[in-house]
Amino acid sequence: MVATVTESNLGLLRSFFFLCPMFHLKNIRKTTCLFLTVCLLMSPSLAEDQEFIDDFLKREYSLAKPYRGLGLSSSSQWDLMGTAMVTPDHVRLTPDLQSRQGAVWSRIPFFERDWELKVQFKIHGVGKKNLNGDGMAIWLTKDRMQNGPVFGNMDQFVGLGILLDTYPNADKTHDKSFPYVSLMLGNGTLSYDHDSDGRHTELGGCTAMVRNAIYDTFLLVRYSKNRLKLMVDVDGKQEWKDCVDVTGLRLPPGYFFGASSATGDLSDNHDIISMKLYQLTIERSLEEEQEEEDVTVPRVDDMDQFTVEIQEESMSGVQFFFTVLFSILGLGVLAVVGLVVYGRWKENRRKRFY
Ligand SMILES: *[C@@H]1O[C@H](CO)[C@@H](O)[C@H](O)[C@H]1NC(C)=O
Ligand SMILES: [Ca+2]
Repeated sequence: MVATVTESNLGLLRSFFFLCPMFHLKNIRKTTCLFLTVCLLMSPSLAEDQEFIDDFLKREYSLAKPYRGLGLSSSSQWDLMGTAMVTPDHVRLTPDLQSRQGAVWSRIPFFERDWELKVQFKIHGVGKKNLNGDGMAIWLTKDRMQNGPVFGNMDQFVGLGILLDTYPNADKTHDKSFPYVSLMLGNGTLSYDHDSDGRHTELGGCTAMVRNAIYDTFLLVRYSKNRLKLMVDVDGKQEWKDCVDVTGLRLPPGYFFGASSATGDLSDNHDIISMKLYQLTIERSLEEEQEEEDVTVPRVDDMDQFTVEIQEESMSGVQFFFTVLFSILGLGVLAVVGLVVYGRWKENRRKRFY
């Protein structure tokens, strides 16, 4: 692990030294290079795989302090919606009040192939555990600025949704505990079902203590070569914990980033502190280049990997076979018992007549 981190840091360093001659003023060049070098050495490397040689913050897709003119000026790259409002410290999507909906949406369609999105957020409120709600979501979708029932966005959305569900609607004895972070890929026909907390449409998820946390809470989405990894950092350990890992996930270009939230009977403050988008420079072999396929509807190549949980509703072939078999056997036993009893009864009756 240590070795990989050093390796990738070296990679970053090398590329920055390569860039340095591009600065023209000698002194500025030196200080800048020194500064960048120090920054790089001090920053914990997120790139655990060696193939991530470089990453660059793309400001036009990022939302960070100070949120100057956000949602107001025509030069802003983001729009606000509903109850969302900007303060010096965060963009509050909803306050801790009932029946609110708010969102913030990027204005610029997104075309990067390999990227990483790091979100700092805060969910907090006065309600007791499980008496708060409903949660928030991070989006990369075809449509933007839509109202709807899915954490402040439309249902049957097209694209990626990362759902931070803080209220268990389904049976409380269910195996997963809350808050629950999950990934859903909408294709325009799939519906999110709150009653089951979306368990039939999720591509993966994990429990994460994202509410009233005493630490800063982050999530990280990394997408490259059609592989999507979702990680969380919510317990102040400054390390990413794996949450979802999906391969063969294809996403059409030109979608919009957004974050939204909704409260109902129960509420919370849902705040976005920053959304930082990094472009990843990934090398592809010619073979991999050819494997890339343009899709118009988001999809996962191998959906079978997610069809584990649907069993409880429909019987599998084997279950059906045994159910029928035991039914027939059961009926047979009943018939035999019936015949024996009937035989005895008849015999008794005959005896009485003599
Ligand atoms: C969306 O996905 C579901 C489930 O995989 C599938 O049944 C449906 O046909 C898909 N719709 C589109 C438009 O691809
Ligand atoms: Ca829920």
